[in-house]
Amino acid sequence: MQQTLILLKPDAVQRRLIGEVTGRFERKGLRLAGLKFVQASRSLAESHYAVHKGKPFYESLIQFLTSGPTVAMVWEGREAVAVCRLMMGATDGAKSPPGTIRGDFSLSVQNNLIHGSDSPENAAAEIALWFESKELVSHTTTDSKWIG
Ligand code: IDP
Ligand code: MG
Repeated sequence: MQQTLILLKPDAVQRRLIGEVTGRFERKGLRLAGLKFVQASRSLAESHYAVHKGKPFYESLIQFLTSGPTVAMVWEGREAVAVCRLMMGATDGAKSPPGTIRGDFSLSVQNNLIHGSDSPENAAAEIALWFESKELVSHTTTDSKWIG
């Protein structure tokens, strides 16, 4: 079953959107495999966003991700990486369609509420960065036969 890393970034926590956003992934049929509330250190934020090092927004992005607590989650299910990216919408909240998380709740490029892995390979690396393997819980849900 494919897994993806989802972060509810500090703006989502400050704006009390944890339940709203998490509920969408639950109702989609994805299954929760890991969940924690984390104050990201600078080093964790730098590792997570290493691909953006050197870009003009990098320092501001690291400040943002370390500005308050983040909810880190692992969701799993069929095509979980692509499904979560579709549900998130585009990077820029102002250009993200209604119905998506960013389209419904963000007007910003930086403060766009949520991170989702962009490939299964990056998902594996990002999950390993945010979670120890013993923190992930393998289980099935009683409705699994109804979900693709
Ligand atoms: P993504 O989160 O949609 O995958 P990325 O291009 O990977 O977008 O960028 C990572 C994060 O960096 C974005 O979610 C956003 O918070 C921030 N970001 C991206 N581009 C800009 C920018 O041009 N200005 C400010 N922040 C940006
Ligand atoms: Mg990205």
